[in-house]
Amino acid sequence: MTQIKRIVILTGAGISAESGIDTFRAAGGLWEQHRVEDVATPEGFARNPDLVLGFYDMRRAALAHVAPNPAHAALARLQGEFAGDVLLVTQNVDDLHERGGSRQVLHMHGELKSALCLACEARSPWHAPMLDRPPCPVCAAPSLRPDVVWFGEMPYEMGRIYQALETCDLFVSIGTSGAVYPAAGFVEEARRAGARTLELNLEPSEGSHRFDESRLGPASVLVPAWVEEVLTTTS
Ligand code: BV8
Repeated sequence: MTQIKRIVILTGAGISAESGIDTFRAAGGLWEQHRVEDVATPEGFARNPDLVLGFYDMRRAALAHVAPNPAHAALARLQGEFAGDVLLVTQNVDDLHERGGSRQVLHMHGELKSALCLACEARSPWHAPMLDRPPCPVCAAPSLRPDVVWFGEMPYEMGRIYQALETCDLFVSIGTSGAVYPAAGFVEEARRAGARTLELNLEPSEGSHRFDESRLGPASVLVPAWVEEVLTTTS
């Protein structure tokens, strides 16, 4: 394996599927139960805030009943043992990477366990429901919304992500359908920078053809095996 010093990893809902969290596009997945336009857009929130607050309250509460799986633990092991740099970017809003032992996690689409105040724009750690309009921990206004990035909104930390993609040696995409941008375009940025690109996914994604290598299977099997491979073949 060529000298790998800087790895960028992108994860999606597929890495949390075996922990029991619905993905978005599987049959019966999150988007099948709700129209995206109704629950994951600012317009949907403006139209029916109770529906949206309730949708995210349900997903936030469900976190108490799921646990990280071996794929989350393997990425935490990589971050702890790899001699070079690892940037873990996730599209997921769950907390399973952190509970799996990862210290640095870049949630480009925000987090269920964070609240964004529409009055003062503060982002605060949050674990309770929002349907009952609790006060913002900073300004006390009853104006909290889920701190997640909806369609049409700017993902977080794009500058930092593009900078890492421009200088990485290896880009690994895990458990994502490659259906949503700008995340779905990261593989192209990495290729442009001369990085090797690897996809670990249950089935071919919309962007599989853009990867140098694509391994098919469950993340709980593929990710620990890949981490072991990286740690034993790079100095
Ligand atoms: C933006 C947070 C401007 C909320 C989410 C036309 C063309 C191109 C783009 C657009 C367009 N029209 C509009 C756009 C932009 C739009 C977009 O991409 N739309 C799509 C539908 C075409 N994007 C946006 O609006 C974004 N903002 O563009 O701002 C900008 C542009 C550039 C730079 C700066 C600013 C904001 C998008 C964020 C939306 N928020 N989530 C919430 O969670 O409720 S999206 C949500 O779905 C996820 O976060 C994720 O990003 C996305 C895709 O989900 P996946 O994680 O991939 O899950 P999915 O179910 O789809 O797939 C699961 C995969 O796992 C499958 O492949 C499956 O095979 C695999 N799997 C299943 N089980 C396993 C497994 N793999 C391994 N093991 C298993 N066991």
